[in-house]
Amino acid sequence: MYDDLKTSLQTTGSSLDAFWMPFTANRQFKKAPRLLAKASGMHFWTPEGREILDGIAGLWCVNAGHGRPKIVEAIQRQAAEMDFAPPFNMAHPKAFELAERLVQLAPEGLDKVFYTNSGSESVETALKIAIAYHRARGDGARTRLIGRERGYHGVNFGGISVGGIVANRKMFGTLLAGVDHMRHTHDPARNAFSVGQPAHGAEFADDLERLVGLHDASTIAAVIVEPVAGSTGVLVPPQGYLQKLRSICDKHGILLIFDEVITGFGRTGANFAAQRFGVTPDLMVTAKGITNGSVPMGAVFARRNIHDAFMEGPEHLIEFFHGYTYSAHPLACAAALGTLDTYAEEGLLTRAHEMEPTFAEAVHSLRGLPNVIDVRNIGLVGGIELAPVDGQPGKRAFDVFLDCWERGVLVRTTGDTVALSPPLIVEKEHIDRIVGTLADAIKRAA
Ligand code: PXG
Ligand code: PLP
Repeated sequence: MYDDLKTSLQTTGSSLDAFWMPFTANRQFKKAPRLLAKASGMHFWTPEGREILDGIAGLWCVNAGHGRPKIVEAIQRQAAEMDFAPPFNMAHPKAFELAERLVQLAPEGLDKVFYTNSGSESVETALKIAIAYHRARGDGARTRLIGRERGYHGVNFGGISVGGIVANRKMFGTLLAGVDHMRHTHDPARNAFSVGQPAHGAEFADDLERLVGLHDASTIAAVIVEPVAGSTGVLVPPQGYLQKLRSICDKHGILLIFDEVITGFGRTGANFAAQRFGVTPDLMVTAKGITNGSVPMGAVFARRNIHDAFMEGPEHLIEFFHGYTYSAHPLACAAALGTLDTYAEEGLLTRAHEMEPTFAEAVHSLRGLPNVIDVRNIGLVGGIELAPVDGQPGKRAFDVFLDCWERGVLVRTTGDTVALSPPLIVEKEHIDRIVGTLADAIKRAA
């Protein structure tokens, strides 16, 4: 297979040398590259035409499946009509139209939208809004940010500071000052093989009270969590946990930020996980599914009163010194509008709710296979945790990933957890194929 891929690279005249690949074992990849050249619906194809079933919606983002006509046409039309419009002091109509459409999907009260180009940028934006909001209200001592162990909030300095994934933090110095972390919610002793939300662990939210006791609430601006932690290996919130976090934040005047980069746009069976779990944050961080992965875009949703706190002072002055060259990029706005149309026409934002029992049954059928130590699921997200090979953490799951790839199924691994998050258009036969291939790979990796 490597020879085939080498041939296809040679026909384009390219070498593998110059591209320093993100979050990739570069040397391993370049010895045996895995290339994708085409995509449609539930599938990718390699340059040689080998079909790959997409078990992870690209990278948790292609929620409506690949190559959807409305999205493709919207991007094509927009590129021809107006390639770019400056977002500072100027705007274009689709940016407003999209924001109105987005707030209709969001939990009630999240009425304002700030555009970015990625999840990482959305995280930085939300953290800055939180700190600046308190200062705008005359509560400028509230500067601390609280994250959670095992949290993933992108790769920029704010995000890795509140994040809790050691490998993403340890190489990068002292990070932001004034950040602390709650404990994570993983509790396999009590919750292994839970179907949906685990029964035990609401009390882990009390760890926020411990940090309030240590730092005093008057110094804390915000708490940021993923409603379902994705990148760290799919950790589903224990029943009652998010509600408890919400009430502790309310009690102490701390803003609650949900990072819904993965959970947004239908992944858990509702528009957003906030709605699935019935807990509304003050700020909501999104990206990925907003354009079905087609054009980079992110958006931060804010409560009206947070936005309004900035609307003080002379009217000719900028209220919030923040923004990106490509905030509200016309191609991204067009793609997002085409995406929201596609989601609406096909009822995709609630499809994970309908498919959840089928998906749950399939992933939990892996229980009992060699080295499977936990299975976790919610909506159309699954995590299958494997016992590590002695002294080689991550190796067993990576071998399973490679084996699935050889057999035409794309899965994702993080540590020794295999993550599944298929496009929301997935049918039972696809689920059976993904989970069947995974089961065989797990047996071979034993
Ligand atoms: N927050 C969360 C909760 C995410 O899942 C980001 C922020 C950052 O988004 P950008 O667009 O800057 O990548 C993410 C991204 C994985 C994986 O392996 C997950 C993400 C990205 C890459 C890989 O699970 N999530
Ligand atoms: N660096 C320099 C020198 C810039 O001029 C700019 C934007 O004008 C940036 C970084 C930020 O780029 P972006 O707005 O695309 O995030």
